[in-house]
Amino acid sequence: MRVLAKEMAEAARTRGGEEAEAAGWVHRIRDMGGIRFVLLRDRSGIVQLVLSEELGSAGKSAPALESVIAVRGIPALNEKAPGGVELRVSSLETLSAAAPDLPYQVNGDVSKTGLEAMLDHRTLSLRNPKIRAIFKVQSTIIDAFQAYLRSQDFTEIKTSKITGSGAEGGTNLFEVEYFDRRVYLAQSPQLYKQIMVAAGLERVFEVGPVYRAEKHDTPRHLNEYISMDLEMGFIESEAELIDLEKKLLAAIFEEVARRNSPELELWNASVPDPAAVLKAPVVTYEEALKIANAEAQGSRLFDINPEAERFLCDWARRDQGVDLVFVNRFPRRRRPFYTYPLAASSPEAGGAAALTMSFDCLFRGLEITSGGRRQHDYQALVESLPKFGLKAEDMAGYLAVFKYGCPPHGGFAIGCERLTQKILGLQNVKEASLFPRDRKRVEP
Ligand code: AMO
Repeated sequence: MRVLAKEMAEAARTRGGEEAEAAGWVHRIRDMGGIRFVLLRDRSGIVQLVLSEELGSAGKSAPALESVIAVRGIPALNEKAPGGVELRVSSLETLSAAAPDLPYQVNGDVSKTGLEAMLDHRTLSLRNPKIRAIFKVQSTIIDAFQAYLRSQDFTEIKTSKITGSGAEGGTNLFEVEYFDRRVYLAQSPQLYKQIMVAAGLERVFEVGPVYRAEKHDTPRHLNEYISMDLEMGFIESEAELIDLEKKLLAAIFEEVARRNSPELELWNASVPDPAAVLKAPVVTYEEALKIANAEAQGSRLFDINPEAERFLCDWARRDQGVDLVFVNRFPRRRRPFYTYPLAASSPEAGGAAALTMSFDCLFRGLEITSGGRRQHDYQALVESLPKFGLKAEDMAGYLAVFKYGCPPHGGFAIGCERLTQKILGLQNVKEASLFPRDRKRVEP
């Protein structure tokens, strides 16, 4: 029976000298005269193999680094071996030999290889435990997102990524030839999640790819990313969404801390304290600008741009003791057409015109979420479209959702790669994508 690397010590303790099988990749080889030590890597970790003198000297038993091998031997405790155990090998089979011309050393610190080389040889970079750790953390993030929302009576949906029109106001769309017409790759499941609220599910979420034809090449942009979306009916303002996101993020952080401590350790990273997340500050857009400018020791920031996001997070960390800050009540001009306006007469608006019931969440210097309440009134929507340069006839599909009764509702979306990036302290969001797409890269 195959024993995983992480189970080998237990096998040595309990199986009383019985043979065990192991299989995986040749991570490292150390020659000590007749004896050869091989570190074998499998999905669970690394275990030391000791190749006997006879095996060590036989040419066929010296597989190249990264070859896939299967071995049999006796597990034995040894304090000096990594993990305190080794497998004393009596037979070895090469299942698939690796060519000797590895483009870089998989067993080194691959993150220092450079992003392009890492992405060019993705199969190899992903073999490195530190790189693979990124995607183990990401898997927990997605799982915890889904589990928390299910616990709150949300239903998971999967919607089409091919659309007849843009969901975010018509810019940054990838066009696709679709039989004899032109369609687009979905920029977000915005329309569909709203449809599902109107269709009576009330609370829905989706985790799926979305596409943005943004030309810039920055450490925070991907042209395809995983959007973790939710939408819920019967809310009054963005405050309920912020409250939900705090609980959701606290649940995600808790789960990452619980399941991924080895992965966090590899990156020397930690998640915020879930209790502090629940108390994260919420500041209005106007207040946020003042805070950012005070941090910048000037008044040069006129927008919550990437620099302001970093200043706001510095402030939240220093003054509020948490790596997270919510900014709400964005001006209308900064939000998509579907955002619900805050009535100028309302006490929250404080007399200011053209604000919205919307918010962003900033985490460790980066926007990870946008959301808000939506305009659900058919007439109000139709009237607002021209202000955003949109025509009612182009938006017929969207408008139809609101024609036959739609509850007040809202939602938000978290960028999965950005959240992963910031949890682990990665320099570039592309590192948090298995197969990132940018202006130049569409392979592998
Ligand atoms: P928005 O366009 O702000 O909002 O996107 C939501 C979140 O998605 C992430 N994100 C990106 N991640 C990587 N590369 C990109 N190019 C990129 N663009 C966005 C960010 C961002 O906060 N429909 C609304 C959400 C809603 O209101 O429900 C939307 O898509 O983390």
